[in-house]
Amino acid sequence: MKLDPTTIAALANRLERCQIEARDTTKITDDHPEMDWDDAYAIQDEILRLKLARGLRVAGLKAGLTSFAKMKQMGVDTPVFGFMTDDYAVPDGGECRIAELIHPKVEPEIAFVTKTALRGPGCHIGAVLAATDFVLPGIEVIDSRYRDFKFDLKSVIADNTSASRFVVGGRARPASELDLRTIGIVLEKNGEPVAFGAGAAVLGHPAAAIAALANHLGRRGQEIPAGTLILSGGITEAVAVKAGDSVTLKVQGLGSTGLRFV
Ligand code: OOG
Ligand code: MG
Repeated sequence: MKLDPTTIAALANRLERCQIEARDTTKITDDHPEMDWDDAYAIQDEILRLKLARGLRVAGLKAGLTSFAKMKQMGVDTPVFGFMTDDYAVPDGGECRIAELIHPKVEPEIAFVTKTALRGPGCHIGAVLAATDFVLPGIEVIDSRYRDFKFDLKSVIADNTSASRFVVGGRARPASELDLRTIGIVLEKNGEPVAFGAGAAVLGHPAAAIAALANHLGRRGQEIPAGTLILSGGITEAVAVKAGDSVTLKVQGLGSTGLRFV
């Protein structure tokens, strides 16, 4: 760790205020180029602490930057991990208020729900599939607190990996019934297909993103508990949205989920 607890708390507070007030900020590595990975996750942990203190609950976990399309779009090369709180959940087919966000984008993802705990190190796709209760379509709404979505890995980790809203829905099915590598997805905006892909875009197999999360948590003495909803990461580039847009994700064999921006 390179940053002291006071600086970590101040940076967490700055990012949390930006989220609450829907305004952007410069990336924090501009002011603290010396910060390391532990500092970045410590700032994210402090944001979680602030949210829990406001009465929010953890609704799920996420992996991000798990596809080549996303890594290329954001100019980075390693997956990142974050959390979602219950105020991020949009009901299937529900509304998401643009005024509460800075510059939202949507991502098509495969969501996993665990039935048993997963603990790394050494977690792999087989262990993830054995621990998965079901998978279902999920759309993540990301909203980086950084100006123009410009960040480096440490800054985006500190910013809880741009997490802001999510919706899951469609048909929940056991992963054993599907080949998650070849499963096709279509993301539609206002009825027009805007992004397409297959599950293998995410680290070769979306379950690999869940294994990477378990291994990341394992290094920090934590695990993925049973009954956890996890977003495995955007399969395609993220797509910008504005008020009036309606977004639907169709996943082969899993039906669809969607939301409207108002
Ligand atoms: C970081 C979050 C990326 C994903 O699914 O790849 C992410 C960002 O691009 O702002 O959630
Ligand atoms: Mg995502």
